[in-house]
Amino acid sequence: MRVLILGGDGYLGWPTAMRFSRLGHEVHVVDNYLRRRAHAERGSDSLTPILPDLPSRVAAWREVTGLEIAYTEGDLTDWSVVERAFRASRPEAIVHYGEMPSAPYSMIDRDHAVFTQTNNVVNTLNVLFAMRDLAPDAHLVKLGTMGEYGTPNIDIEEGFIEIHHKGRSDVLPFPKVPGSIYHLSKVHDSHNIHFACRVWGLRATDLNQGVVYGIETEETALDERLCTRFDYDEVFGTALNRFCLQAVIGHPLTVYGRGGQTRGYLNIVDTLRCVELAVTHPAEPGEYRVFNQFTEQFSILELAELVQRAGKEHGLDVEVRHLENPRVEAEEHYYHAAHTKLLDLGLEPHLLSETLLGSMFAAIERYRDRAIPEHIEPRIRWRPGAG
Ligand code: NAD
Ligand code: USQ
Repeated sequence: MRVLILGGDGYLGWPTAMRFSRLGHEVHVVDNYLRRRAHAERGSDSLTPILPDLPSRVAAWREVTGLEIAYTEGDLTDWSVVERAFRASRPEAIVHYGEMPSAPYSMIDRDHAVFTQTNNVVNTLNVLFAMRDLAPDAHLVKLGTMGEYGTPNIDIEEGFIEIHHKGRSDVLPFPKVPGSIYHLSKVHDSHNIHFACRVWGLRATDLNQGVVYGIETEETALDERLCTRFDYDEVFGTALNRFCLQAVIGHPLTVYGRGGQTRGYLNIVDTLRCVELAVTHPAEPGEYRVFNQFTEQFSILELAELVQRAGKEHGLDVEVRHLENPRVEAEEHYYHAAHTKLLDLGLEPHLLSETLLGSMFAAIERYRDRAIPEHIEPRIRWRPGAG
């Protein structure tokens, strides 16, 4: 299949590109290095020493496997870039990771908030118009987020809920109460994609993904030059990746508030498999599907205690510290989210275990000298005037 991967230089995009290439698909990636520039802006960097750009990554991939990955370096908010990438790749499937993914980044100030929503909403609109006009039979697999739903006091369904109201009933999009300007951008995307399916007959799968952890996939393990980025800073590092790095370098684990915040989590290896399952089982024309993409749910405190226990096994003395929560979020809440649709398609989850954490510690250990501890403590505040 011809697969266009947007955001193909990112944490998830690059391993996905290699995976699809290795599975025999014709892969074309697009990226404008926004993520790399955002790190440069703040003085942070990936723990893993990723190659400097797509040309060098693609050349390393060719050298290691003999396989080709085509690429376009450019900004998806620029229509001419999107049009060029669609004409060059003639996609049958589009995997869209290409957005600003950080909630804290979107809460820094007005500029970062406006940038996040503009970047994410405009590039997805460009993709939808490119599909309408250049690839109407293609299937969009779009990375959304579990954070679109927020933490309602009822069970979260997979995208839609049957509502009975004043004697009538309908199946409608599940209510969305997101917790950051970034998460809101994903809600706006979801509405736009749903609209394009209803009105233009496009086919799309919105993958409402939980928090991803992990450092290695089958392909990144083939050669050090193929590694993907791994971030632990307050802006781009996600909870479990941060905790693992903190455990290795002897920094207390940064639990925000009481630590009762519960989220869905999954291994990066399962992200790749879920995306593959979505691509190989496409939505019907006019269909907008939503899959909740995570394998297990944990509270932040449970994660911290798991890392502490695994650390002990690994000879690490791990302290858990509760910090004043920089975010505005419920620290104790009900959380029960459906996630059966990907399992029904054949997903076999790689669940979190102390052994897995041990292998993450070992991988992090290799690059521990590259860690910049000053970027760990949270400074960005959700409340106005608190920064
Ligand atoms: P990432 O920042 O590493 O990857 C996104 C890539 O898109 C980056 O390489 C960036 O340079 C590129 N990009 C952004 N805007 C672009 C633009 N205008 N033009 C071209 N390229 C652009 O982030 P990630 O962690 O790999 O996440 C990928 C996607 O998955 C994001 O959409 C994110 O919201 C979503 N997601 C991630 C997680 C997670 O835990 N990592 C969880 C749920 C959802
Ligand atoms: N948290 C801590 N300590 C930390 C980091 C985070 O207690 O050091 C807490 C946060 O307060 C939050 C939870 O952990 O309650 C998750 O935070 P996170 O930074 O791991 O994840 P989040 O900001 O939600 O964003 C990440 C990705 C984003 C994706 C989202 C999926 O960056 O792209 O959309 O996970 S989800 O959380 O399901 O919305």
